[in-house]
This record gives sequence, C-alpha cells and structure tokens, in this order.
Amino acid sequence: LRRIPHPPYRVPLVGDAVGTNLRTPLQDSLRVGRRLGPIFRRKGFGKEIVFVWGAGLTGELADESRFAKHVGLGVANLRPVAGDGLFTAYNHEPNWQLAHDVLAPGFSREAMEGYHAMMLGVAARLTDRWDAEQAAGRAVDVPGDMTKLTLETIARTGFGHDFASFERARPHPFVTAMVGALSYAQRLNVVPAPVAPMLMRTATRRNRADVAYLNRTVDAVVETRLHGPAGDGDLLDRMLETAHPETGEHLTPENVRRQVITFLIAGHETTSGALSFALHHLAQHPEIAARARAEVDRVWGDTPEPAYDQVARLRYVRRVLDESLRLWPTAPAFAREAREDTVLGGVHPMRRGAWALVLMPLLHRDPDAWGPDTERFDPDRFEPAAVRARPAHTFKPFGTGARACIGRQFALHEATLVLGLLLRRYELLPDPAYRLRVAERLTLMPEGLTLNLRRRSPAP
Ligand code: MNH
Repeated sequence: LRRIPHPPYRVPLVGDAVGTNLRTPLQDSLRVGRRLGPIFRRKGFGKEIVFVWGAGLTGELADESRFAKHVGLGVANLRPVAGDGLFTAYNHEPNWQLAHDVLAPGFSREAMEGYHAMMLGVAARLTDRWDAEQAAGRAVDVPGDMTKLTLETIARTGFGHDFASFERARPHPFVTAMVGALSYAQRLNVVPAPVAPMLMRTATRRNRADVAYLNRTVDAVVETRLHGPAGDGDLLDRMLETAHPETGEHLTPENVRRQVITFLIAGHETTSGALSFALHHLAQHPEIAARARAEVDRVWGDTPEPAYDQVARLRYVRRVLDESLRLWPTAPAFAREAREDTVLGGVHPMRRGAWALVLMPLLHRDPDAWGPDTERFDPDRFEPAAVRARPAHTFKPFGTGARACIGRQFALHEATLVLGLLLRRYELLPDPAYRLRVAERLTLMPEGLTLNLRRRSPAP
C-alpha cells in the first residue's frame, strides 16, 4: 500500500473522509482520483479502499486467470435484498452457476426476438404519454418516464407482469422501495460502521420496510404464475421449470425470489439512466441528434413498427448510446479480487483476496486510451476503426469476465429501439437553464432533467 498515493491531509480516525459529500461519494472519488492518478487509496474510519482507473492496470484486473469479481461495498450491502441472486452471489456459491446456466438462454438471440414485440408495446405507452404532454405544452420528466418504461419492459418480458406505471401519477411503490434500498446500501458505504446503528436508526427501520415490500411484490408475481396460466417461456418460467442441463437441479423457491428481485432491479434501473443520459446529450447536441435521426429515417423508412433486425442496424444511434455510457456508465464501478498472491502493475503486491475498485467514469476518460478532450461528447469514438485502434479493456460499462452483465444485449436492444422511436417522432428541446447534475444511488441518473418536445411533421 505504501506505494499507492492518497490525499495529503489525513485526520486520525476520520482519515480522508473529510469533505466527502455523503450524497455523491462516487463523484467525490472521481475528483480525488483525477488529482492522484491511475491508482490511489482513500481511508475513512479504519476502512481503506484502493481505487484503480488507469487503462493498463484495469487491463490486468480484467485478467480472469489472476482476478475475479469481488462482492464488496455496495454489492455486498445489497445481500439482504438480493441474497445469492446472480448479481450479489459470491463466486463460490453454487447457485451462481446454476442460475447462470438456467437463465443464459433467456438472453439468447431467439429469446430477444421474442421480447421485441413486447418492448414495442411498452414504448407505445411512453409515446402516448409524451404525445399528450407535448400537446399540452408541458415538459417531460425524462428520468421518471424512462424508469417507467424500463420497469414495465423487464416486468412484461421477464415475468408477464404489468406495474401500470404509466397509469400512475407517482412512481410505483416498487420503484420507491427500490430507490430506498439502493440509497441505503450506498449510505452504508459512507457512514462509519461504529456509529451506523445510531445515525441510521430511522433509515434502517425504513429500509426493513422497503425490503419487506420488495419481497411481498415479488412473492405476488410468483404466486400469480404458480396459480395462473403459464407464461410464454419467459425468465420466470425458466426459473420455475428449467432443470440444469447437466445436473438436473432446479432453483429453490427462496432463490427464485432473489432472482426475481435481482432482475426487476438490475433489469431496469441502469437502462433507465443510460437512456436518460443519452437523451440529455442528444438534446444538447442538435447536430448529433440530426445525424442519428437521419439514420433512423433511412434504416426504418416509413414502416410503422421497426422489425427486430432493423434495430441493430442503427449503428450511429448505438454509438450515441455507447458514448453516453462512456461519460456516465450508470453502474459506475466494479470490484476485482486477487485469486492468488500477485503483484499489480509490477509494483503493488496484493495478497490472495485483496481487492480494488475500478472507477469506470475515470477509466473512460483516461487520456492514454481516449486522447485529449475526453469530456467532449463524440459518438465517432465508437467507429469500428477507432475502436480497433484502442487498447482492450478501456470501455467496460457492462463489467468484465464471467460476472459481466447478463442483460447487456437486452439493454442495448431496448435502449436503441427506444432512442430510434423517440428521435423519429420528436425534436428534443433542452431547458436552457439546465446544468447536468448526477444523482447517485449506487447507480447514476441525471437529476431534474426535463425536455420540451416538438412533434416532427409529417409524423411517421
Ligand atoms: Mn447489468 C451485472 C451494468 C442492464 C442484469 N450489469 C452487471 C455488471 C455491470 C452491469 C457493470 C457487473 C457488476 C459487477 O461486476 O459487480 N447492466 C449494466 C448496465 C446496464 C445493465 C450499464 C444497462 C445499460 N443488467 C441490465 C439488464 C439486466 C441486467 C437489462 C437484466 C435484464 N446485470 C444483470 C445481472 C448481473 C449484471 C443479473 C449479474 C451477472 C452475474 O454476476 O452473473
């Protein structure tokens, strides 16, 4: 550790936590990391965390023969919510491999083709709402409505469930409870353990109620399936019915509950943020929006509903999404632990089990990989030739290795489809007074983002 820089002023006990903004611990670490360089450490109340963001060091941490996912910090704090569900399972827990093998076919190309029509159906509920807001001359609440869209999409495609988000004036209580649980898990990272029980008594009681609500909601979804008509081979059918192809094992009812919560949360929160940031950048850069819109018009023509294959052909729209995830990867960090004693970067000895946190917003701005001017929003960074010219492991919004995101193709298909539909239908007019503020609740979200819409005419 001695060779790893840390902030210069360390106060006994409190360490470097002084000045930490409890609401934005990640952005606080980004500021510190910019000053201290590609590997640094911060300490507070006896806990010391090593952060990495250099492209070279991240490449080493991505080497699956030397490192693996570490379940720590925010992920570990979610264990009371998601238990040994896919996202929060320890590498050694047998339910990880079992659930991974049972659920992976739910993310195959064929499965995704099956979800396409349902995704279109949910998107139509969004554009109905936006048409009405536009006609009434009202601005739209981008993160709020993207969250409705993505929650309905995963609920419908994964579980045959409808939360009726678009029919409600306020967010569905499932979303409120989920945001509460995520924020609580984040706060546990920054509130020192010894005083946590005292400081967080009310928050802890509230969190218990939130987790109970999440469990009840999920139990109701499962009950409906068990006593009602079968699904159409969706994720829930797979969880309940599919036996492991080799061992013949099934998921237990308790594990199914954990997986349903995991997918309802992991399956919408980050996609909602990714869509919201992309819409922010498109509104701020009319010339980029025009180029993306021209592609949609060219590839989709005047077909009322794009076919499955027409989504992946929106190459430029997809680059807009990639570039948004470069600047604001909505799941902004992942942790990696050493499989055996090793030396990171040839200079930092790590014992087996020692771990470091990769800060993606800084990795994605490392000038060694991305050149100067990394703050500029430029989708052309993802042109095939530019991607080939960059070292590997410099763009990691979906994590890395065996524990990388299982829902990546699902998220990309959904988000590209929705951006295409919105670009085709509306021009996006930003509020000139808006300055991007990023809210943190383990995941990232542009706070207070509203847009005014203008219908394009003639509207397809
Ligand atoms: Mn997703 C893991 C980011 C959409 C379900 N996801 C991860 C990880 C990142 C991530 C990063 C790895 C975390 C870690 O190493 O600790 N996920 C995203 C982003 C989006 C996203 C940025 C959207 C954009 N994720 C989705 C969707 C689903 C999903 C959609 C489900 C439909 N993600 C998961 C699951 C895991 C995961 C499940 C855990 C996989 C595993 O450990 O086996």
